[in-house]
Amino acid sequence: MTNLTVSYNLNLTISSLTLSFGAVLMWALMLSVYSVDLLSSKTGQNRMEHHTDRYHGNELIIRRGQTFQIELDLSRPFNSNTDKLHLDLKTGPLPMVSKNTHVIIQLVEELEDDRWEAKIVERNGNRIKLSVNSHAKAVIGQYKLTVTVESPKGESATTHDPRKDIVMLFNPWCEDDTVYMDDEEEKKEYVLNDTGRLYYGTEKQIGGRTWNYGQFLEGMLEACLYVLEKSEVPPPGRGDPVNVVRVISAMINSQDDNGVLAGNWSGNYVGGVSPTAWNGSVEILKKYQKEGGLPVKYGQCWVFSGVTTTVLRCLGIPCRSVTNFQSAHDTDVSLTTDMYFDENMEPFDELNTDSVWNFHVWNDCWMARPDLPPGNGGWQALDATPQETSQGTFRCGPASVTAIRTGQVYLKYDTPFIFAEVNSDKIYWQRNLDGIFTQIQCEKKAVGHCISTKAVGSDERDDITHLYKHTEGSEEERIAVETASRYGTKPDVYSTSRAEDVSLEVKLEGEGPRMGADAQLTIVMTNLSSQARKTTLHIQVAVMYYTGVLKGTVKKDKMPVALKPNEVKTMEWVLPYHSYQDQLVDQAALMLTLSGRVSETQQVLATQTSFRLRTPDLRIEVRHSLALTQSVTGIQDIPFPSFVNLMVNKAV
Ligand SMILES: *[C@@H]1O[C@H](CO)[C@@H](O)[C@H](O)[C@H]1NC(C)=O
Ligand SMILES: *[C@@H]1O[C@H](CO)[C@@H](O)[C@H](O)[C@H]1NC(C)=O
Ligand SMILES: *[C@@H]1O[C@H](CO)[C@@H](O)[C@H](O)[C@H]1NC(C)=O
Ligand SMILES: CC(=O)N[C@H]1CO[C@H](CO)[C@@H](O)[C@@H]1O
Repeated sequence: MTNLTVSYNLNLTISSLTLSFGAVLMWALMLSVYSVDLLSSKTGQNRMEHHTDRYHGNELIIRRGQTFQIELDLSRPFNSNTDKLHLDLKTGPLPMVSKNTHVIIQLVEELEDDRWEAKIVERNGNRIKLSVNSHAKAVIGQYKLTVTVESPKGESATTHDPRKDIVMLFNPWCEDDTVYMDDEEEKKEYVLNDTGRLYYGTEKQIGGRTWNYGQFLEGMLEACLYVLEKSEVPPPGRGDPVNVVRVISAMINSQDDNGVLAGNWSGNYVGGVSPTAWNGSVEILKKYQKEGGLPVKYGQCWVFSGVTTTVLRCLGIPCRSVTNFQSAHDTDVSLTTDMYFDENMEPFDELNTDSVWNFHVWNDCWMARPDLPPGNGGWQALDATPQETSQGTFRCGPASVTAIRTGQVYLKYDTPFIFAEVNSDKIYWQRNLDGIFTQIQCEKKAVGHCISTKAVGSDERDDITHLYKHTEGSEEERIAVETASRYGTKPDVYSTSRAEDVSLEVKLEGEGPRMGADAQLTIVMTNLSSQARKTTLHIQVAVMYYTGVLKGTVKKDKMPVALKPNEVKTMEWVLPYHSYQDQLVDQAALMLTLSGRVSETQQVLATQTSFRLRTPDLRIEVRHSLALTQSVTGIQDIPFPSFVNLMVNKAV
């Protein structure tokens, strides 16, 4: 495809003296591209605006969903009335328009968001400057650019310089990108900071060490793209961050796929580097690429995590390394950490496969989860240390941290495993004389302490345990544990509930709450019994981006409720305007979470409702109830989460 034009140009420039007068005339009318300037210098407008100025080298490194500029040097001035121009961008070995790996960019008068389009923004003799817009869901990676021009005679000319690759990255600065993160300081930390702290040790003696992520150093972008290319994910899948991080979690360990790091916990590290000797990701990733994809020896959890942070920050996905102390390893998806003893209280070694590690390091990465119910966007746990296989491969996550906190372990990916790491109960079982095990003790606070990460903008340790679990021992935390265990392999562990006779529902009055006013919600509780029932409802309201990412909690409340026999109780609950007005973001919705436990029966009540605030110029459409209610072995249906969405669509 390249040679086609090059031959034109060479003929014309080198041997133009020998051309006939007629040929010269033809040439004057014809339009061709002499050169393409990607304006890719480190300190130029493109790389400054795209926050890619710190990457080494002088390639055009840009982020998707944002415009960039290029300049074309043509054989004569461009005539918008009669000449045509388009760009082709191709990525991967088999670029296809239908797979978004070949994009054709047409010239338009005005650029629109969320489209691949180009516009002429400057003309200067034979030079034109284009402003090019990319799609916020574009496939990331390396693209080759081709420019095609066409004049009235129909001649078409293309130039292509293979040295001029364009690298497209995820864009946390772009609201339409699912990795969008609004806080500037957080983006500086989780995307742009190239050093950090990793925590280790025990919860009583937490140690920290500096880790060199080095994502901007020479050769690192190439090394990180190499990891992506070695993975099984074909280029069309490289537009979806959920997919990309899942694949990266598999690629960082060497199991199955000759990934980056070989794990070794033996204490004998002959023939490799001891996991404690590494101080950063740079040497590891470069060595992996240099040796053509041979796993680097050796890693343990903090090394797997550090390298994962490097790769994701480099590709533009906000990411941090996270350490959990007293980290459980649940081998049988029971969502409990089980310790077995025989009749004499001697440990049953062959059954005791679950373990509690002093510490374990994994990652949080930030993105919306359009594949999950609203409210589950934001931090997603991802674990690259090879522990258990997921769908046949050693990988783990991304699991919504919100889903982990609330025990919604049925939401993908691998949420049960990470839930167990931070919040499983340690259950002690003893074998009776008849061979059957009975539960003799349940330690509820043994697992998941001091979950730590480097603070934003300082070298302090930030304790983020509250993101992963409600306060230890609180009713909300117990509800999460019991909700989760119903989806595990031992659902009867907590079958404490004696009856399931109270139901809980949220109703929105009329067309729903209006922007700028107090939001009034109606909570309806119904008994189904002929006895009195008492409970305390925990009420929490959070602001949520339209992407399903929770921005923050705006109100927490508790409401005692007493139900008379056979009563249907309708309660009004008001969210005052002042409590949420400062928190509202563009197209925001609110997420209401209710939970509680009935005192008499121990029945768990839980429901979530998300709603938008009406504004006058919007049309409202009521979409109903995505019921995720599931029934598990002999226990009641869990009404959690059931959603009533009030979706507001812009009238077109
Ligand atoms: C760990 O490294 C030692 C020394 O090279 C080697 O003998 C052992 O097999 C390794 N273990 C694993 C699990 O690779
Ligand atoms: C990390 O280790 C390398 C050698 O392995 C060394 O050159 C470098 O100075 C170390 N960096 C830090 C920050 O300790
Ligand atoms: C990274 O974070 C540390 C601690 O907050 C800070 O000192 C350093 O300047 C940051 N580096 C960059 C490049 O932002
Ligand atoms: C008002 C009322 O009686 N509500 C319910 C209470 O429980 C009974 C028995 O289950 C139901 O039939 C009622 O509808």
